[in-house]
Amino acid sequence: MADAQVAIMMGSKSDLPILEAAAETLKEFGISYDIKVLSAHRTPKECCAYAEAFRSKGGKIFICGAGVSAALSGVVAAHTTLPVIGVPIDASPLGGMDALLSTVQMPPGVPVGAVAIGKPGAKNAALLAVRILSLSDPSLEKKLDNFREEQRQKILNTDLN
Ligand code: RP5
Repeated sequence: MADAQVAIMMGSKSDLPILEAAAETLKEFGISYDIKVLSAHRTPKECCAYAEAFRSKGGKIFICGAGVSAALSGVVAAHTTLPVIGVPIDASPLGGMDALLSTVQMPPGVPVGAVAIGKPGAKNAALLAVRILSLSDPSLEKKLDNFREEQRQKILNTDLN
């Protein structure tokens, strides 16, 4: 999408069911996004070119989801100075621990903000992106306040009797 604020990238189409949670949340907050399959290992040139070009197109934040030896968020972070949020995905017999460590253990100087494995992480990645964007958009701050109140009411209205 032209003029997207957030880029959602994933290493394989098999990651889509997880990253959809990020896309849905961004949609709920009215944030424009571009969603792409580009792999750090399988399409390294295209992946880096996309990461390098996104800021000049008006992009602000990357959400990158990948499984196994998840290099995507780190490689993207190496090719941009925009914030990168990495979502580790459970795609191997290690249950996502491999992707979690690949995502979170970045060397100093190339930051990636790592969130939880799987759908909870994908949703939080989007919410974190909204929080970052809200720094320069007061209407998003209001939406985040409303969202928090909705969550509070949902818990308070839980009747187990
Ligand atoms: C990673 O390898 C992808 O992010 C995906 O999570 C995993 C498996 O990819 P496929 O074999 O399903 O394409 O690069």
